[in-house]
Amino acid sequence: MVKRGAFIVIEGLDRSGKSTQTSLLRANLEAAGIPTELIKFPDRTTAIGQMIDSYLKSQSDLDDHVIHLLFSANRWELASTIEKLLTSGTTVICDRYAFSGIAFSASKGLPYEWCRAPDVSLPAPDLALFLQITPEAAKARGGYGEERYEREEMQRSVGEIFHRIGAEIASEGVRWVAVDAGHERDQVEEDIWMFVKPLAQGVEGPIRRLWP
Ligand code: NYM
Ligand code: MG
Repeated sequence: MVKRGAFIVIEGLDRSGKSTQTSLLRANLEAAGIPTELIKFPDRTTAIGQMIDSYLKSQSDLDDHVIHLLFSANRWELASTIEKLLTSGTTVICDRYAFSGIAFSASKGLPYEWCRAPDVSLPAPDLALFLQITPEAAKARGGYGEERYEREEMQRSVGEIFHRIGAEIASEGVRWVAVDAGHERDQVEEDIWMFVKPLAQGVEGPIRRLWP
C-alpha cells in the first residue's frame, strides 16, 4: 500500500515555544530525508490573513464571531494544499490549527460547539502535540507581546479549553499528546521527535476529517 505523508499539528499557548519547535522538527524530518512542509496558522500572507493580522495588532476591530470565521476560512484556504501535499507523500507540520481556533474564541465567551462548527471536515491531523506550559512560565520567557490575547488571564483560560479539547478529541480518536514545554529546548525537541519519528516514514489509510 502506498503511504501518504503524516499530518502533524503543534499547539500551545503563546510563548510555549511552538515556532522554535516546529522549525526544529522540520529540520529533523528533512535530515531524515522526509519531504516536509511547515505551515503556520494564521497564514498572514493571504487577503483573509491580512485582515486577521490587522485585527491581532488592534489596527482594526471585528465582531468575535467574524474573526472566528476568518481564522477558520484562513484554514480552508489552505485545506486543499494540505491534502495535496499529504497525498503526494509530503509530511505537513502545522504551527497551530483548528484547536487554537476553538481555544481562543471560546475563551472570549463564544459557545464551544459553535466554535467547532466551521472547521468540520477539515483534514484531521494524525498527531496533535500540545506544548504544555504554565502561563507564568510562558510570561517569564520574556513576556507576552503586543498582540491581542497575549495576557496572562486570557492565556490561563485558553489553556483550560485546550485541555477540554484534548480530552474530547482523544476520545474521538485523534491522537493528542501533551509535551512538557517547560523543559530545556533540546529536551522538548527530543520528546517531540520520539512521537513523530514513528510517523515519519508515512501513514497508511485515507486522510481523516475533523471532527472524527
Ligand atoms: N489564534 C490563532 C486564534 O485566535 N484563532 C485561530 O484559529 C488561530 C490559528 O492568533 N494568539 C490566535 C492565537 C495567537 C494569535 O498566532 C496569533 P501566533 O501563532 O502567535 O502568530
Ligand atoms: Mg503569538
